[in-house]
Amino acid sequence: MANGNKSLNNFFNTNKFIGSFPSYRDIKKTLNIPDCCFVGRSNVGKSSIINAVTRTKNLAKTSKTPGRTQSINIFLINEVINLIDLPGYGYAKVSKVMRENLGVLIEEYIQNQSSLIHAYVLLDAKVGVKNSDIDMFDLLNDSNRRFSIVFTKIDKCSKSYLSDLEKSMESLMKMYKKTFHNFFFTSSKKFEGIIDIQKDIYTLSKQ
Ligand SMILES: Nc1nc2c(ncn2[C@@H]2O[C@H](COP(=O)(O)OP(=O)(O)OP(=O)(O)O)[C@@H](O)[C@H]2O)c(=O)[nH]1
Ligand SMILES: [Mg+2]
Repeated sequence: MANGNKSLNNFFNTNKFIGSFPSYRDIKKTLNIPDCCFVGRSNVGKSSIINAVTRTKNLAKTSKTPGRTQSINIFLINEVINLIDLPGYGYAKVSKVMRENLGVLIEEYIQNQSSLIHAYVLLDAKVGVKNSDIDMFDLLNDSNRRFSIVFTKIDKCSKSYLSDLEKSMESLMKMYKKTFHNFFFTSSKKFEGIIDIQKDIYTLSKQ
């Protein structure tokens, strides 16, 4: 339902932008609050889902042009949990140096941020899984990070397509039994499945 749950919306609507960090060493001081991060290929909808979850229009900057988010952006929710908007990976049109720098930034964050309690890996439902996403699952698994898969932009797909997609991803996720948690199906545009992400993050914040 587009309006969602009032208490959850209030919880997430109490938020503040902590900062935008172009290098990992700058963010170490925020370690006393647990983090959950949104990671995925460029343009998959990471910044949009943060806006949908927090019921704000422009908390996280979104763009039609891939490669919009180029630093680690931190949003504190209700003083208890941080939402982390990471740059996208796998975008061919940014320079090789920039791509490598962003890759290092994402990797350093995932490997070293001890307060990171959950990663949401976003996959554009229509595009499906790419090699760079499998590299991300491997990085999370090797770093012992629990993660979920969030299919985005489901407003563009049919129900039967999504059901086949889930079946094929279920079989791939057997390789990640140690760290894989759940699937989510979302549309930030239509507010579908956003309440499920809100509930999941709320539960994480209570751990
Ligand atoms: N149809 C549809 N479009 C969406 C949805 N979510 C995001 N978009 C569009 O996808 C584009 C990219 O969205 P962003 O949220 O900026 O993506 P991002 O993953 O943060 O991108 P980078 O920061 O460049 O890595 C924008 O044009 C959004 O409007 C959705 O649920 N449905
Ligand atoms: Mg972004």
